[in-house]
Amino acid sequence: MPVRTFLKLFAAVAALGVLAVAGFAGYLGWSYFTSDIDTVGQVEFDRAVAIPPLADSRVAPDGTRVFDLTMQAGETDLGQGAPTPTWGFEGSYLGPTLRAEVGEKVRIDVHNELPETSTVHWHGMHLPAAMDGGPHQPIAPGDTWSPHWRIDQQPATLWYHPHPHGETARHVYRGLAGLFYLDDPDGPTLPSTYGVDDVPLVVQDKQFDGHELDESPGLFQSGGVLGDTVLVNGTPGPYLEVSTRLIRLRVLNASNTRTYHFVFDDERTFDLIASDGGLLPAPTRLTELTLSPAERAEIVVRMKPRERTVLRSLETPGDNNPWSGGQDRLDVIELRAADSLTSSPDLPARLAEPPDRADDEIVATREFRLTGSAINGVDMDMSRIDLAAEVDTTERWVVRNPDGNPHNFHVHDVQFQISSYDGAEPPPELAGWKDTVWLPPGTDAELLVRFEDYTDPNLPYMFHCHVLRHEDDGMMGQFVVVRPGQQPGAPPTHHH
Ligand SMILES: [Cu+2]
Repeated sequence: MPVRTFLKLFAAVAALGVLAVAGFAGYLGWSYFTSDIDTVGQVEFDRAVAIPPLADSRVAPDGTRVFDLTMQAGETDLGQGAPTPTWGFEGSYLGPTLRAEVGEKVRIDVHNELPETSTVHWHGMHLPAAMDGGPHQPIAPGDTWSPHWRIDQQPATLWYHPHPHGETARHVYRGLAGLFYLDDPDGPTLPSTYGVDDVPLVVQDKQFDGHELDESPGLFQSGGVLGDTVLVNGTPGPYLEVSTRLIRLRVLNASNTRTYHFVFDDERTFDLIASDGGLLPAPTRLTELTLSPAERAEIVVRMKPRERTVLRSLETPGDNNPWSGGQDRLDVIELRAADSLTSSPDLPARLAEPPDRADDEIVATREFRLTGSAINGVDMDMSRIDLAAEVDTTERWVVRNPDGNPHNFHVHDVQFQISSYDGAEPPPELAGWKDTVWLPPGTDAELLVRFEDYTDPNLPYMFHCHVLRHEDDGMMGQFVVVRPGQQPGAPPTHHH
């Protein structure tokens, strides 16, 4: 090749390289400054919010309450002009609300009519590892899985969703999620008429590609897809007709990655009465509340006749990463009070005993560093047990997020007490029983975790980030609960 031709070629290649770098930098900057979503004041609120049906159940001769739950594919009107292909339980999207009383034995016959293997995990439930529904309890297409256990924990708002390793984000995003209420007939008097003054709000954000769900996150959205459409109980642009002076809203963040920072548009106060694992010691008056994926909050809102107020999500304190949605502003649902409202009893001053782990003997302190898609530098391995805890002991788990990305941390089987949050006493909203804790960049939390009742040296429970793409990418580990002196064994191997 003549030298001049070579030089021309070299210059052309170099110019292309410079252009590519400049183009990428430009895209990066464009993406950084245009990734914020703002729908405040732009949502029509033209559909009455759907209320998930209460699941039918029957009581077997031995007293066990039995539910049927079929996982199926279908199509759902999500407001996109044409039906959206979705997945659901007992229907095309989300699932019925399961209810059982504390102390009851339950069994759920889970039928998988999906075209692929999945699982169903009972989030927040204290149960044997074999019933947990994590990645070690796969249900093949056409199969039925029938976990059973006795409800033995505080009354609470729990939920259920798939947990197949590496596929959880996709299965949940398509619509597989439902609520599981644990009731206490002897509990304090609270608004409790389902769908009237005790209303579930399952909040999810979706991104659409035409009328189909867009399952592919943007280049820098390491946590997964962030959507500009908020669904409540599967309803886009929802409003809720309120007929009582007090309304109890059981809010579940069933989003894959988005954390909400809830406020009302008129900055009204509300009372937080319960967090993940049950009632708080006392109602806590708030004007704002952060809820990361999988967290639940029960709030009571006071309404006057003919009033309207919009629940919205504003910028999340502590998270200014534009690709995690922390700067987004979203209208969620409008509450519309009727012309006359039925009176409601006042909230009790005391609701439940506070968590009591602080005086426990601590037998082990363990650290969990959440970075990239790993915990303590290692990715999830189905065949590795990361730690063994002894039954009837309490441990201190120190969870750290030194990352630039927000994470959270969920522990199966237990409800923990947060003893320290960001180096201080936990605020009132984190002072009750919790199974998931939000960790914006640079935040630490100390959890007091007690292991009770069920042991199995081979079958692990999970601990993981509930940003589902992080979980799928490996930010998860496995623990077993063993008898005193018992050594951890080996998890089962699965053949797909
Ligand atoms: Cu994470």
